[in-house]
Amino acid sequence: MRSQFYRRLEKMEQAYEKLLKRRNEKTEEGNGVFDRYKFPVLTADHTPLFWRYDLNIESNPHLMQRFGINAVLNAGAVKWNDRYIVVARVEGADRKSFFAVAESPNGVDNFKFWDYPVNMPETEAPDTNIYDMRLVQHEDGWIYGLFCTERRDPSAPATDQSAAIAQCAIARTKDLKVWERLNDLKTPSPQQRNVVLHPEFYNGRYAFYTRPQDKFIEAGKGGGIGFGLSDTMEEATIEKEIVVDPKVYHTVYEMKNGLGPAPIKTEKGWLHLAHGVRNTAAGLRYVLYMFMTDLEEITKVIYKPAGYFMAPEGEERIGDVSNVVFSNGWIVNDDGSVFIYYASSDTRLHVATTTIEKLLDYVLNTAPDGFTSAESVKTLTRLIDRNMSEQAVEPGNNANASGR
Ligand code: M1P
Repeated sequence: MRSQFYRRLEKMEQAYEKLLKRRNEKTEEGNGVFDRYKFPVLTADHTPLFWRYDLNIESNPHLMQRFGINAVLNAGAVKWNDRYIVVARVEGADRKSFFAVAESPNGVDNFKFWDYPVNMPETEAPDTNIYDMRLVQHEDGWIYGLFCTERRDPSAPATDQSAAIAQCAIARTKDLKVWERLNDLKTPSPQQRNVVLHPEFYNGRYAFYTRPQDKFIEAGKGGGIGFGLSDTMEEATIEKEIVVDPKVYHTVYEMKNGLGPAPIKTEKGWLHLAHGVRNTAAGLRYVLYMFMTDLEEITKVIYKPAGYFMAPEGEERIGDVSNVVFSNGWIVNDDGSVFIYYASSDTRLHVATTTIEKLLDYVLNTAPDGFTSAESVKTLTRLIDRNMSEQAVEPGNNANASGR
């Protein structure tokens, strides 16, 4: 019995070490905008064995798993002391999510969880479930983590055990270890999810991107990505909420949308990554899309390519909630490279890499949505015309569009 225990433990440890050290590599064919990678950067199997197993032979002679981890997904991200840090949503077998920090030297592999998960303090109204942290290094000097806190709807009858209320919870830290919990954000909307703090003061106030919603799942009257200002973070309150990026009929964000990570400041404007949700016969489909807002007038959308930037592909399409890609973290390096952390189907975390230059090219030079089939055909025809024209024909290139 004892030898069996230690043999199995040794095998598990070897497999775990191999998984953590596995080199990741770009997949062959990118789309020119970003590169995907062969392996996810974090999965449930990346969580330490000492989280999942009691490693004491006396109390766990069968070396049974004692704490199941179901998934590792939607992670906030920050570059910290030259390390790529993600604050991942870790979901247990009991369906509860919590936050855990993992770090990597290069951002694409070798991610390792810190020994303990985040010990997030609570407010007077305890959270039933917490998830999807947006990390922001604000110019006030704090690192803020805004996340969703979910509690059972107190007005729901006992027969309804799924009615919940989602709100924006706020915590801040200086070291990613000790977190100070602040009061939940107050807004005019019944519920909130996907709330993001803008990294700079706006007219001397804290600026928030919101996602108002009437019900727990449906956005309802909550018409898109909202925006509001608060004087303080300690008692964060938005009196007036406006919609800056609405949901629109027959688009990839017809059902709902929500901002991903905090926007990136560029010379051309603020770059935003968001998720859009549409309905299908097979259920909701979550994709990522991008847009840009004006540098000064930060609520004014100045560029917005049509359709999605990234949609689930291959194995990404399958998981606990299939047909989903979701992102709430990205990291910009000094050399202009951008690491986008995205989760697939609420199950695992991936990275895609690109650069500010490429993202600007994508956002500025991809045609906007024309909202009808006829407009899409016009956009496509303009591209074909350009490719068919003499200028597009490279000398000696037989593979040009016209086939000449
Ligand atoms: O299941 C897909 C996503 O659903 C929610 O996002 P939204 O509020 O936009 O519908 C979140 O629960 C998110 O965590 C999840 O990935």
